[in-house]
Amino acid sequence: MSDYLIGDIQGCFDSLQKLLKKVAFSSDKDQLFFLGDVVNRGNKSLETLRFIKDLSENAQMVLGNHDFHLLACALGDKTPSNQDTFSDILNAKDKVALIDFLLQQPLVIEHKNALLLHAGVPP
Ligand SMILES: [Mn+2]
Repeated sequence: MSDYLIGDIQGCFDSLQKLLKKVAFSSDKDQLFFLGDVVNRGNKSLETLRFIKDLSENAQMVLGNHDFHLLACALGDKTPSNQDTFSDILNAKDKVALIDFLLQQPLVIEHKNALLLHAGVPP
């Protein structure tokens, strides 16, 4: 039973899969914590977000600034820039479910003796 804390996947789904293989991640007994910025910059934001959502009980995540930017583009009046790489999510047939999933994610997780979050907390 191991906990794995992973930051800034940034849509790099293939690298994530390689990493999980390397540590022999088992969805039966291990727990993944994603520390924000699961989407954008990389080329597989859609696969990454679906993967985390489908892990359900085996994964938790906090939101990062890139995840917020995606939410603002999906729900607000923000327009993606030409450097953003999450149009696959905005055009996906399960977009509503994926955005709903992101909306339910916290900014902070208390885990054992640690606070898990993206970036930092002012002292
Ligand atoms: Mn960030």
